[in-house]
Amino acid sequence: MANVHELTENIKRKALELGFARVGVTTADPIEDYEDELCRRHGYDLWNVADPDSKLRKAARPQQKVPGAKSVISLVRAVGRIDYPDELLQHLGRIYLSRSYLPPDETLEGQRVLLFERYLESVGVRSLYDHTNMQLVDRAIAARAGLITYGRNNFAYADELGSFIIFVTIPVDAKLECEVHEPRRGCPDGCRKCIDACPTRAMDDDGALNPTRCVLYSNFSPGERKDPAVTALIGQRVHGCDACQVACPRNAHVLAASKAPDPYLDWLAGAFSLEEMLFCDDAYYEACIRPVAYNYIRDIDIFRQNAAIAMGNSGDASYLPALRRAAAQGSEQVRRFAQIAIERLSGE
Ligand code: B12
Ligand code: SF4
Ligand code: SF4
Repeated sequence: MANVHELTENIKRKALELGFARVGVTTADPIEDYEDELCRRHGYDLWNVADPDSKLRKAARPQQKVPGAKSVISLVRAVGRIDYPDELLQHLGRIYLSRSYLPPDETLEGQRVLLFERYLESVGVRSLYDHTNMQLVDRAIAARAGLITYGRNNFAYADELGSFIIFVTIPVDAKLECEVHEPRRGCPDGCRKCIDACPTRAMDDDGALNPTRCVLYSNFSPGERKDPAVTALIGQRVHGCDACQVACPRNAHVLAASKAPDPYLDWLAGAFSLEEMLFCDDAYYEACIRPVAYNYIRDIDIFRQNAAIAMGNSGDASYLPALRRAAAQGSEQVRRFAQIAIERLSGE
């Protein structure tokens, strides 16, 4: 039987063998200061954070949220070296195009997580990971495990991988060899390029994010909750935004490095268009939308609304015939956003 040190080292080696770029192990103790910070920031009341038992607050208390958790394994997938086609990047964020965020079990990335859990089981460690829901606060756990520093833009940076990293955070029932590091920020003095690059001005002067102004929040909100002051600023983004990462000097080397092609994304670049999304049916959703945008939006109508908003923001009058058709035949919310887009494009 391996001792705790050997067991931990074997688990870390297996994670690297399975394609995770970084792996760390930390305690299941509560994350200090996180809940205070959450309550101090604007816009987080939508997660009901005044309630100590609310989802986000409990996510900072691993032992309480996940009964039986004794250690937490932080796994990092690196997604910055994929050759994302520009046609897709203007509409979708890299994290979603990489298909790595909370990956469903039946996907390749989901299988990677399952293989890791199978290994844990084979060495007598039980994974308590929730495959479908937000469970623990990924970045704070990774910071405590010593894997990342923060950026002013709230992102977690893993030295040469930059911020183009995604976490899988696995609480386990065994006491492994844990590391505990102090969180810190790694930005050069005086830099605020991320804050200035944000299209919706979602961050204050120190970078604290107001989530209700972040593009992704607008994207996944149903029509009646979309804030017109934000939708007018999101450009042609229909699912996610990378502006505050792309502007960051800490990512310049990742963006400049050579990339590996992703054949599915190359195919998708030819098949994806705002017009197809505006009239999206089940077949198009399954082939072109769900594979890269499975996380947040379950209602296809929200994608149709997002397509109408993006067309309206484009300044491209060639979208007008499609928008007129949607304004005549879409659902109430699609008609509403198509009408707004028509007014913007025709200068009415
Ligand atoms: C809720 C949520 C959202 C919300 C709110 C985002 C937010 N920043 O809070 C919305 C829907 C808006 C959102 C948007 C996005 N998200 Co999101 N989201 C989450 C989720 C579920 C929780 C985040 C959270 O805890 N927020 C609460 C705030 C208070 O925590 P925080 O942002 O980490 O802030 C901490 C830092 O600012 C830190 N900090 C900063 N500087 C310093 C300095 C010091 C000294 C210290 C001590 C601390 C510190 O202190 C804060 C509190 O601990 C996580 C997944 C998870 N399970 O953790 C993903 C996650 C944060 N999202 C992720 C991504 C990629 C995105 C988007 C880029 C998606 C997109 N392309 O559009 C945007 C980016 C927004 C942004 N600038 O952060 C990734 C980030 C990966 C990374 N490298 O950091 C995560 C980790 C998912 C994952 N598994 O990888 N998201
Ligand atoms: S992800 Fe986009 S909208 Fe959100 S804070 Fe960053 S730049 Fe702003
Ligand atoms: S743009 Fe500047 S301030 Fe913002 S995260 Fe990058 S280095 Fe930090």
